[in-house]
Amino acid sequence: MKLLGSTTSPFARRLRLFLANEAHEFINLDIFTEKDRELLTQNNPAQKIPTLIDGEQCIYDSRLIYRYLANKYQQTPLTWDEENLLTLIDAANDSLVSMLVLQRSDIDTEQDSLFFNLQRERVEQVFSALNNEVAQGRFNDWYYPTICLFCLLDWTEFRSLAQWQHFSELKLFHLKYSSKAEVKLTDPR
Ligand SMILES: N[C@@H](CCC(=O)N[C@@H](CS)C(=O)NCC(=O)O)C(=O)O
Repeated sequence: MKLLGSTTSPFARRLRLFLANEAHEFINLDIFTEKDRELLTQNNPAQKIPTLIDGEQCIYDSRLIYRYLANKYQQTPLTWDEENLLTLIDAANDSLVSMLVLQRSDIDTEQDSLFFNLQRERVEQVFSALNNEVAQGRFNDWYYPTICLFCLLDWTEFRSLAQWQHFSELKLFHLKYSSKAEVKLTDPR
């Protein structure tokens, strides 16, 4: 089983953490170089990481990859409420990935205009909602939604894309899981 990703991608890191104790090969791509882009395109025409290759089966998108793996390892499927947590995490992560790509395209992402205001508002609302979910104990165990939240927060801080540190529950959550061995091993810094 091969996982195409990069050491900096928060979406790929989720699966690297989920697969921490399972046999797999992680292929670290620089998706903006010609050679790695070609390999990525051959395996996923949407040209996004992560992509999983399991024998003849290719799976695109972290959410689907998780479902595929959970099924393969006979884990209990997520509940609808847990799926909603993933949707919140993905919404903020997608907005922040867009902001990063725009910054790298020399666009001022601090500007007061509809697109940027919508992303900032979404990210703040999601962090606030997730802060409440942490307070209610929804992330007390190290399972896939917890892994995804950790990867979002850690990557947002690593890329200095938004502030979440004023949310005290998120701050405690991040601190609690920062010292895990596999978390340290996959730290993009
Ligand atoms: N919905 C996708 C999002 C994955 C994603 O946005 N990956 C980024 C890297 S963090 C990517 O491949 N970006 C390439 C691009 O947008 O061209 C998932 O959950 O896997």
